[in-house]
Amino acid sequence: MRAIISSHKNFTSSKIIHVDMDCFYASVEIRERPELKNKPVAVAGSSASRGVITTCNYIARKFGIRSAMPSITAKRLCPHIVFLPINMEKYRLISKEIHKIYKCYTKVIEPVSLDEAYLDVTNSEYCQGDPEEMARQIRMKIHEDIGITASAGIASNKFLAKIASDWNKPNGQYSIPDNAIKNFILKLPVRKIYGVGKKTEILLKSNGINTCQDLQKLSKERLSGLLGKYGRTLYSLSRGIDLRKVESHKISKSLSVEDTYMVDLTNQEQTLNELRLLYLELIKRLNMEIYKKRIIKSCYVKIKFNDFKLTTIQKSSEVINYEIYANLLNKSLLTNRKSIRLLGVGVQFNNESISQLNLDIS
Ligand code: TTP
Ligand code: MG
Repeated sequence: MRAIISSHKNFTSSKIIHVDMDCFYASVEIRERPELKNKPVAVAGSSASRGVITTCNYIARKFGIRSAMPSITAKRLCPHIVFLPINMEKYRLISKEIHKIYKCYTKVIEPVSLDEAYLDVTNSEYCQGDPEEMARQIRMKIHEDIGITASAGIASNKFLAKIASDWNKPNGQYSIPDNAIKNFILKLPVRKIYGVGKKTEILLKSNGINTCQDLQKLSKERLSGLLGKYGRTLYSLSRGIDLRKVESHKISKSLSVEDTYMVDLTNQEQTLNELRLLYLELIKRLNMEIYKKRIIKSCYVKIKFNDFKLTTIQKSSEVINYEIYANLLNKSLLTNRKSIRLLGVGVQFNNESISQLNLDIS
């Protein structure tokens, strides 16, 4: 019986579904304001210094509006856009509800963010073991019970499932059965591969590598020579091979909160005020059930200056308090006199031991 189930529709090894909500924060907000359904909507910070868009609906995307764009630019592109404030608490609750739906199909769920998760349904007997039908049902239930739409990708590994969930967005799904991988992967642009950011893309392109087909022509050694350890990963990914498991108990190594400012931070007092706000948000998140028993290894401040130079400064510490972050920030400001575009605060966890956090909310 199980052999028949696991070979459903050419998914001969594993069956992974990647589910990703469509314009998540915006969908949640529009759900509560049906009059906005056919209007361009963006979710952004409320005060002038925090006017960066987190996401926008697909109507707004037609005007060229995107995540991380300053609200002022969005307004220029689409003067009648409706801005709505962020409500993280609400998104967290909805994410929990969505996970209840996933749990009806499998116990092996790896959350990636509030709106994204991998489901390993290899051993699930629902829908006669058909992962495409499971994905359809999951999306239908999310729509009926939660009132927002989701897209899904189905494949035998995480890499392909994630690419597939983006293929028919919004409100769609796409499947890459094992016998379709070979053809699918050839035309895939390198930028679609996880880990290939702007810099790697430029490096690859300058070597005449634009697609996975181009990558396949290079030996493991040549790719390692170009990109170090990641070159070996690319060797496998360009052939559609990804051995990462769906990890339902994945332990995060760090937690951070950051903000990009519409108006650069130029003076120390203003920067320290923003740092405090970020610190308080970090404390709030560290108090969530999943982090309560983690031990902190170090604290760090992340800064992107107005010339886009990125720097991270950290200090080993099992205790977290505002002074540590303020000192780290001041240290960096001594050597850099540029104005600040992005500020972030975070902690790294000690993954060997898990006990009570030492928090100071002064
Ligand atoms: P995404 O899944 O990347 O985007 P999305 O769900 O809004 O849109 P899509 O239909 O393309 O999946 O991110 C999920 C949420 O995370 C998004 O609704 C808002 C938040 N987010 C930010 O706050 N800042 C960002 O830069 C991005 C990309 C997302
Ligand atoms: Mg999404």
